[in-house]
Amino acid sequence: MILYRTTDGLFVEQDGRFYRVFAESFDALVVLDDLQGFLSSVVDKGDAVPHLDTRKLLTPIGSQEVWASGVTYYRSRSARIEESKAAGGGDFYDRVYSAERPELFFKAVAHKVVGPNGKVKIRRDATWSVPEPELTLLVNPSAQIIGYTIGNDMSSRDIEGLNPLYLPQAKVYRESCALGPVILLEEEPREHREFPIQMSIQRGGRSVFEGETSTARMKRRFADLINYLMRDNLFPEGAFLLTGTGIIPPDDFTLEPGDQIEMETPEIGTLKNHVVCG
Ligand code: DO4
Ligand code: MG
Repeated sequence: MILYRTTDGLFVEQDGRFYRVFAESFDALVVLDDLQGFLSSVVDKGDAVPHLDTRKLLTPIGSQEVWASGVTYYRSRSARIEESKAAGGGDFYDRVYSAERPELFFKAVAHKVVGPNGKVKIRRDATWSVPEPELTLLVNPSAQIIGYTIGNDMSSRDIEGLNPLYLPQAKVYRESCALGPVILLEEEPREHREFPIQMSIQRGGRSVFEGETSTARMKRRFADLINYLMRDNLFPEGAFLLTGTGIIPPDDFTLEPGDQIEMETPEIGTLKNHVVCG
């Protein structure tokens, strides 16, 4: 089942048909003990709507905090070591890649998150910026994965590379995170699933980067990341957790205003965003 948040309300899609979900809010769904049961009852009533206008899609978020994971793929470990050469090479990235405790960081409050077709930002004071396509988990307050979407962890590699203590400035600024286009709902409790992920970047009508990976290449399990996220923390409305990037453009690549980013995972769809500066 797929969950859509639109300007006309919430909808689920099952077998190519769309059903209106009468719930108070996105948050009200996330906190349900039996979300699947509730949505199945919506579908069973059989009142399908004739059409869903996907131009009306909103960011699929309520008031959840958005967190992110780092260095969960070997590709990310190598890129971090490279970008932090000026600061001494950063063996801490190698250490976090192999440590039991993952790198987790706060990424965004909900109102700063961009949705499908929205504008993501590169920082005015950055010279080396990239998008990071990351499979993203939606977890409920009881730490169960209830859905998946695509997240863009926009990052300023020059700022991050100068000093790891600058990581929050490289990662956390307005419109530095995009989510969408929809939520693929999990049907049964599972610790891990494999998703292929692709990213392409268009500039002036031509492709300037294409890459792909799969969550099968991740060093860590979703369940381990969630376990650490939940330690000594509470998420009364649930939370989103980006699971790290395994796609990083070559070191001579930086985003430019006007670029168009597309991130795709077959079951979830394509998250498209335009790049602006500052
Ligand atoms: O350690 C820096 C952050 C890495 C990151 O965001 C990622 O691997 O996706
Ligand atoms: Mg990232």
